[in-house]
Amino acid sequence: MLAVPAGPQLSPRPASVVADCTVVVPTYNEAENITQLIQLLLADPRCRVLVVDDASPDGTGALVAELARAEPRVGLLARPGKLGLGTAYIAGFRRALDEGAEYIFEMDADFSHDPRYLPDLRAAAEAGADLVIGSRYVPGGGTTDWGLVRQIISRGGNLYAGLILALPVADATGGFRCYRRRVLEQLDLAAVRSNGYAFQIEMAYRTHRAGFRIAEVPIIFPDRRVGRSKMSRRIVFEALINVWKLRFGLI
Ligand SMILES: Nc1nc2c(ncn2[C@@H]2O[C@H](COP(=O)(O)OP(=O)(O)O)[C@@H](O)[C@H]2O)c(=O)[nH]1
Ligand SMILES: [Mg+2]
Repeated sequence: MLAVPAGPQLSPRPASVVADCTVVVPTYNEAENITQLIQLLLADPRCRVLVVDDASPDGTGALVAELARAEPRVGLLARPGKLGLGTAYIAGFRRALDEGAEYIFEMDADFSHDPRYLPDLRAAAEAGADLVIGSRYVPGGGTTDWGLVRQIISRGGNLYAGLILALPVADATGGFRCYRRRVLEQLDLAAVRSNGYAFQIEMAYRTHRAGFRIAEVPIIFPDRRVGRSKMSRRIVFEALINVWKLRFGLI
């Protein structure tokens, strides 16, 4: 019989939790939201947070830098100016891949994307989806507090993109997502051209065309709690045009 070693070896080891998920959060003037959001995300020991800040004049970057000094699961990618959402995500995805993340999430900082849905997105990815979209336009999903114009732009944009691209996704402009690592490794991220809402459409289209499985889980999307939207006509126009460019293989 083997002798049982005495001493500390016998005490149970704390289960070490691997942080296998990185949540990429692009920010521009989100100082009123970002600290609370990061705290909520860190409650899951499997999560790291990577904020991609475009030199927000309201000091969002400095707040995150301070949190990052105290907590190794918080990262800051500070860019020199407002370079747009699409390039912010791409930079964040590359960093998350470098850090070894298996599940790479993206979400807005303004609480339109509620962190309570993260486990639902993750569960769908664990069940086999390569890309999971938090969706306003599947049963159980929806928006609250939106004016008619914004509802029409969002609904109409999704119908437009879905029809032209034959994309089997109800909410292709949604930016609350979970990518499996293999998707972002395989797609040519340097080829992605869109920078606003069209970025989400382009990524969904490229993911679908590469043969990956896309799933949608319902989310309720309220309007931002505080701060201002950065939506602009230019962003909507880019989406209208880029859908056709994607359709004809021009981008
Ligand atoms: N890094 C970076 N983040 C941005 C930029 N534009 C918007 N964001 C962030 O992207 C998210 C979505 O933007 P938001 O203004 O809420 O768009 P809306 O929900 O369509 O009104 C928020 O977290 C913003 O702070 C940008 O140019 N660069
Ligand atoms: Mg928003």
